[in-house]
Amino acid sequence: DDGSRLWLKYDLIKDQKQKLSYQKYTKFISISANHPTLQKTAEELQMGFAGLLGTKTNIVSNNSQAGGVVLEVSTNQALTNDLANDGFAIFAQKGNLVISSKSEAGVLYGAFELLRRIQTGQSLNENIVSSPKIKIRMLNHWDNANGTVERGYAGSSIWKWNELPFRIDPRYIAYARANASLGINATSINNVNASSRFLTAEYLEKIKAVADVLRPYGIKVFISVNFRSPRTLGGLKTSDPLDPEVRKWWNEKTKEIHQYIPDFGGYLVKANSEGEPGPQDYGRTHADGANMLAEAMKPFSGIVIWRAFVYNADPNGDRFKEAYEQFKPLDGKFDEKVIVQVKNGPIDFMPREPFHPMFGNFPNTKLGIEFQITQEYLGQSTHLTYLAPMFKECLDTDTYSKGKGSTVAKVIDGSLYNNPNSLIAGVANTGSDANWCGHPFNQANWYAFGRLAWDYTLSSEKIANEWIGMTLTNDEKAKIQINEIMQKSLPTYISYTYPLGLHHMMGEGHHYGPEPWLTKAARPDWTSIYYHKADSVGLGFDRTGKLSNAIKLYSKEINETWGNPEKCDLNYLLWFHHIAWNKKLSTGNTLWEELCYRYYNGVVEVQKLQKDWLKLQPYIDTETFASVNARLKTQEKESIWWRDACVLYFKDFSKMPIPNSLTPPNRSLEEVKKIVEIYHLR
Ligand code: BDP
Repeated sequence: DDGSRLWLKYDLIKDQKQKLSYQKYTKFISISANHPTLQKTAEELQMGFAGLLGTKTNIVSNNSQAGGVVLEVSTNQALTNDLANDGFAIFAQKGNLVISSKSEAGVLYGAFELLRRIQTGQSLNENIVSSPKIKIRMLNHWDNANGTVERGYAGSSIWKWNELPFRIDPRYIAYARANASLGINATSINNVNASSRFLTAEYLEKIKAVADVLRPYGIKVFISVNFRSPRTLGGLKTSDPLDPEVRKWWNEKTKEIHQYIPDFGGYLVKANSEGEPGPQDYGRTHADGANMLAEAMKPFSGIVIWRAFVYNADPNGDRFKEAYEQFKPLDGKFDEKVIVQVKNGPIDFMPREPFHPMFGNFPNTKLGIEFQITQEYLGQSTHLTYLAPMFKECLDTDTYSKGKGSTVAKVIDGSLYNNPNSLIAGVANTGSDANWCGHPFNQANWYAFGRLAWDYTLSSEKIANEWIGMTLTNDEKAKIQINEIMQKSLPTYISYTYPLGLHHMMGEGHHYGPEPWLTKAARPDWTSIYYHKADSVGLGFDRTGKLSNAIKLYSKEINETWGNPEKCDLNYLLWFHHIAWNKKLSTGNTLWEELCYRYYNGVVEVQKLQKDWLKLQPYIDTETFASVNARLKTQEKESIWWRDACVLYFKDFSKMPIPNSLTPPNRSLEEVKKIVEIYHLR
């Protein structure tokens, strides 16, 4: 199995009794109207039934018999009143199974729910009602026009720009199906470090071809735009958002896009961030820039997504606060078509970050959240790290902004501050590799992102269980063991990389492996020492007043816990406090001991994962088994690399011995540093 079918394998069900129970509804698939989405829905069910149940099921229109599946867009208020526009209900009626929704897309999502239930062996006896909690559920591709992917670890881009618009790679359809199966309904197709090329007529024609493939699957296309396009593309002297010519240029460009893509989703913008152009180049604000694009979008249904990932290179500042401080004066100044997209944490997709302090503090701005599915800082495509627990940890955290229960999720889903355009985005991990995502388990992170985007109350365990059943095995015992491996994987990764709230100590540029000694970089806030602040006294970034008062951006309740070193969750400790090496922690160990134990224990846990995986061989396809097994060997080697690098480096500051019960590294710090040097050789 090369993994190319993702979780939509549709292999024949072996359990005869189960198969029979599902065959009850396979006489026909009926559609009530001629609509491309309903047609695709029926075809998907047809394919699913053929594969899973071995039946040949015809698609008919408006059938009145019993024994089939009826797909209907319903106007029956009693039925669909409580459903969101793309929610659905599945119920038995007159011997048929009815999938009903207010929208065609909702019917499609219902069909995938049905297929998921069959794939995972669940009964169809109870009624199912489901609505998405968030309206825009989106992937952000960081794919470039030249076919590379920024921070992509699974080959090159899935978009074959040189073949488009004429050749439609079958993968576009597979991609659309995979996303629709999760309820993902939006995708921005190019890198946020955007090339103006995507706005040329030549590229719009190509993007239109992709949009035409995705549309029947309910997916809207967005484009990341370069703010300087009026100059680079339009030949104007400026890209100043308050310049009438510039505004006119965007108005016309936006109209032109709609001639290709009438239901264009909108723009995604990274501006004045990491060297990208933006309104501040002309003394204007983020709101000026975003509102100009919103004005261009006024005649249309599309929106403007403006990223809040901004920070200046101030050696004495605290990057933690930058986005908050730049955007706070603009709260209430953004057009209603604008959503400000905020990364889950204040720094940059670190393996564990406290939630971004903007959440809960911007009552007058529509905020969306951005997670990174591609594992730039999480072992890329070699380390097994299941991310659902990380997504959930952030979404479930209480901001206390409107009292207890004001979770990040409630800020995002729009319920706390009445935001009808709720948005959750994930930076895609897809590429041209046969299995799409590199590491076979990285598929689970795409899956988990989509499922949580639909319903963030689903547990990490349930999502993993579904994915395992659809992707790896339906053996009940094996499923439990694989689920345990997945649940342990993130804490294990954090333990041998960034324990106790350490952050941003990765290899320069490539962001792989440890480089805690990184002292000089193009910007101070791209070094490691900027963040860990190791010295002879202790370790960690004091954000409670001494170096920065970032903790004050959070509520009083959070200040009482994270702000107090005695009460702070140890997982976040060094995010907020500079702790003395010999300070006793709640575990009874000193900081230095605890740090050593965690690094060492991370390696032990990887070795356990390896052993547990070996036991699963009888249940897993040979190719997948071998791929994971080999990657675990790399992971083990590199967990030791991280451990040795960090323990040896920090030991020079703590001047304390490695605890007796641990075997000291069998190499010197200089030797470990050499490994990283190799990465930078030409
Ligand atoms: C950082 C990545 C960089 C992205 C940036 C972003 O290293 O490649 O361009 O995020 O989100 O983490 O814009």
